[in-house]
Amino acid sequence: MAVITPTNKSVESLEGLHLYHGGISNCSMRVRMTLIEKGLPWTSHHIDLKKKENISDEYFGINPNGLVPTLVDGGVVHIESNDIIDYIDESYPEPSLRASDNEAEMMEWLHLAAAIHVPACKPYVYAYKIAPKLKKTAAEQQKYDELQKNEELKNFHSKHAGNKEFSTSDLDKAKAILGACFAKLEMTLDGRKWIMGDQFTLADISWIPLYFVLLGCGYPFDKFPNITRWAAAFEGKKSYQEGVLKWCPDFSKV
Ligand SMILES: N[C@@H](CCC(=O)N[C@@H](CS)C(=O)NCC(=O)O)C(=O)O
Repeated sequence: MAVITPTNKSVESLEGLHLYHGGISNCSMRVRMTLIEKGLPWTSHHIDLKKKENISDEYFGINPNGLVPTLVDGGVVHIESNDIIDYIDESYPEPSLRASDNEAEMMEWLHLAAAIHVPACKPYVYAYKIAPKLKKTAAEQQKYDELQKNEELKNFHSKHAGNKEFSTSDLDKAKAILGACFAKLEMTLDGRKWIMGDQFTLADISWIPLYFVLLGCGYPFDKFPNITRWAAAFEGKKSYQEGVLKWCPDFSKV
């Protein structure tokens, strides 16, 4: 559970569920989907990443990495999307999004999604789609350097700062990681409707946004028939329609 003490004390007096999130952010999509699956009311605080609304003293005081999403529940601040969806499912148990017979395997999928975010998803999405849209002005870069204390994120953002582009070796590494993960997902989905079998769980919620944004970046999912079938199954879900598409109708047009 990733609970933090905010330096922006204003959020500690918030009542109910408040989500700081980005429309185009795959990590935010996970949390929106989970809240919708649970039928929970929540207050939206939209952070426009293209307008660099995350790069502010106010927001870094809520999320020390300057990342979305952040969930504030009754004044308690939760960061890290995969931890947040696990927290929501534990705290608001109905309907359960937990694999009843194999929670350990379900949690492995959440941990895997978290682990590949910076080495694989972020470089792929930035290089093939979003880096030009998220380019910082000199003033924004200066503010970012001043606020950001996380070395991994500083290093990641330095790779596309100014006119720099991701190196071939960074991208090859990202592609190798994604290739291995989606081959595993393809195998897992063989003969299963959802990742954990008949039950729609947090594992699906963790991976649906990755599929959605990577598809929008041109990732070749057509070679994965089980993943394609799984995608057709979640397209009709209310949580996908309202948690993903309502905020980002088409990632290829971001
Ligand atoms: N591990 C974090 C990653 C969050 C993250 O990287 N969020 C992205 C959007 S998906 C973001 O805020 N990007 C802005 C930035 O990198 O400055 C989580 O799962 O919540």
